[in-house]
Amino acid sequence: MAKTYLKNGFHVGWGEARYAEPQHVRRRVGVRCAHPNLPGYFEMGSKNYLKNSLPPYLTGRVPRSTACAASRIGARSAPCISSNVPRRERGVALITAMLVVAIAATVAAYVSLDQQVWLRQAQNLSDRAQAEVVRAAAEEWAITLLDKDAKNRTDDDLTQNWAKGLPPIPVEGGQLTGQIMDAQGRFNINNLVLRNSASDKGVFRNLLEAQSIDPNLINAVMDWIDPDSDSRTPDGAEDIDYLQLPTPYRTANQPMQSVDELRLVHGFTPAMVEKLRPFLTALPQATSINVNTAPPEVLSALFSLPVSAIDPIISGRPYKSASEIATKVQPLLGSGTQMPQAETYGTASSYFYVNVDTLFGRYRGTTQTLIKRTPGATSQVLWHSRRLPADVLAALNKAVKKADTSAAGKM
Ligand SMILES: [Ca+2]
Repeated sequence: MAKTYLKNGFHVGWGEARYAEPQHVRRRVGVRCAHPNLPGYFEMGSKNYLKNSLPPYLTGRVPRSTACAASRIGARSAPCISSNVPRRERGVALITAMLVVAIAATVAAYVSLDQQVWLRQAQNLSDRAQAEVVRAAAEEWAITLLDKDAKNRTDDDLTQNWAKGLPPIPVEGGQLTGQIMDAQGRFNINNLVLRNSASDKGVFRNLLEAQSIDPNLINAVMDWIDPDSDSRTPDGAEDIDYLQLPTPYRTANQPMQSVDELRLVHGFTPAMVEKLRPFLTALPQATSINVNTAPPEVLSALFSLPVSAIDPIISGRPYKSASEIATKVQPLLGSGTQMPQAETYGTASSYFYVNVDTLFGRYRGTTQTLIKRTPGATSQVLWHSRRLPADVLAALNKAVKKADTSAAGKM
């Protein structure tokens, strides 16, 4: 049995490291670890040990690790210095460490995400730049093709090279598809004011009626284009009408720049514009409809014939002159129906749309360009604008039509 004694609150023993020391001593000395078999062992029962017998590993005579080894060789109740930290403080240290790790992980994840976004943006910019270069090249291709075609003939039809389109062509890092369309295969909405003929008004009224749209809305379109501020009746609209809208705006009082502008005109909805879009165009000068390239719906509106009666006209393509068209169409017209004025239709075109689809990486671009061809001169690009890809546009139109139908059903 080892010798033990208790003095001044100390429970000190040989062979056993059990002891009890007051809190103030623990704080002052900060050491509870020693063993009789180790050099530098001391008894804490002495009143003077704080002054004269500081533990050797505190004075540098015994390594701290050696002192702490006491607990490993039998002094079970003699803890190491590290275990001298209160349990509450150890918990705080653990939570602090976990917080530091969490913050470091969050920062690392944020930095990684930021870099990924930056890389994606850089890649998108690169893809877009490549698409722009290819688009410009496609426009040059279209101009060359149209100019070459104009040198060989004066009429235009869908059997000529420009109408065959550009099949999907792989280019470095992407793909290109191009198509040229005759802008004069549609009714030029600016004719209503630029030429202001009865035939042009008749064609537009026929187009509206064919799409179940009030034909009197022609007055709102003409008011939008004409330079004055006098409203036509019925259904005309000028500044005074548009300025009373929740979001007020003024009429253009000039030719339309694109068919999209029709959405702003009084009485027209997006769904109505989408119905009319395949049959309309907006060109800067009055133009004739090219019978060789117009779809059946436009020919039906042009000659005031049902779509079912258009087949003989289409089968007679290509026509070489307006008189040839008249010879073909006149017998098809009923009694009392006149041929439209001669300037309303023709066989040649000066305006063409060039649609270019590009695919580079994740970037899909669809661009429409309006080209004016002038005989004896190089064709000019009048404007080009970005469009939604055809499949996206079709899905959007479908959604608009569905919303329009459901809104009509609730009324
Ligand atoms: Ca006006």
